[in-house]
Amino acid sequence: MTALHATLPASTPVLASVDASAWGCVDFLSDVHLHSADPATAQAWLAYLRHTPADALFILGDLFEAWVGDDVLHHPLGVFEQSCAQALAECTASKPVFFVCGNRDFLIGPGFFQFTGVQALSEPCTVLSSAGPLLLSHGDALCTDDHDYLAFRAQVRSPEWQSAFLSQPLPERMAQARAMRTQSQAKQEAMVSLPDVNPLACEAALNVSQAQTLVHGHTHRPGVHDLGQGRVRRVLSDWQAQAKPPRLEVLRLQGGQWQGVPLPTAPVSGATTP
Ligand SMILES: [Mn+2]
Repeated sequence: MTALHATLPASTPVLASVDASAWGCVDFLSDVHLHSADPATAQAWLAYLRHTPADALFILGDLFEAWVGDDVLHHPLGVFEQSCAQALAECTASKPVFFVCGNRDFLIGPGFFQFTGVQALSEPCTVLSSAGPLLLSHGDALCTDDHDYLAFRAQVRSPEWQSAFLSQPLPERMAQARAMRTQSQAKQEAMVSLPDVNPLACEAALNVSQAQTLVHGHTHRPGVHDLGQGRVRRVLSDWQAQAKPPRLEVLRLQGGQWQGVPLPTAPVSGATTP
């Protein structure tokens, strides 16, 4: 069990396990990929935060398309991130919100958690639930067949890389994030199929945790996979309000029962949003 927030000081707790068994309704979501260039998805997510009946939320990474440092929350260039963080702060005033970082927002750090009241989870993390013990992961670390990506992941999660990156001016970091996004889009378009999780890596992770159910995102392949011996892998959907049909879905656990809950698209104009 490793806490991969290399930038978090000891004063920011990173939870390796959460007891969610007392909550009647718990939502799991990931890969919202919030980005100022996609206001429709952002509006759907803001409406979801306001209206979800869930008692607790578990956000399993890639909430943001990119996160270049917590100082974006106090910079004129960070208006979009600030509005998203404010909505999270309003949500955590009434219910706990937990977060496992993804491969795009792994630089989310103590400033974000302090601003929002969101609680940091380790990668992976175990959760006691009405459906038994769960193992939560973003999912990228389980894609062990993608050796190039795992090497990149190890590099960008190192304290040396992170402090060098964060020492650059914010506009420079934003420009680099845009360039990396363009590169990754080109790479994805060139690939016949995107990497998926490795079954043996999933099995090994479940063995260590002794959970029967693995919940992850990252692969954008929502579904339920029977792993045998009572084990199940549940994959969360990514969010894309302008896809046809829209992909806006949370996985809800209520009284031991799982349900994929599709969400409505929201009007893009902030003035008409309830
Ligand atoms: Mn991801």
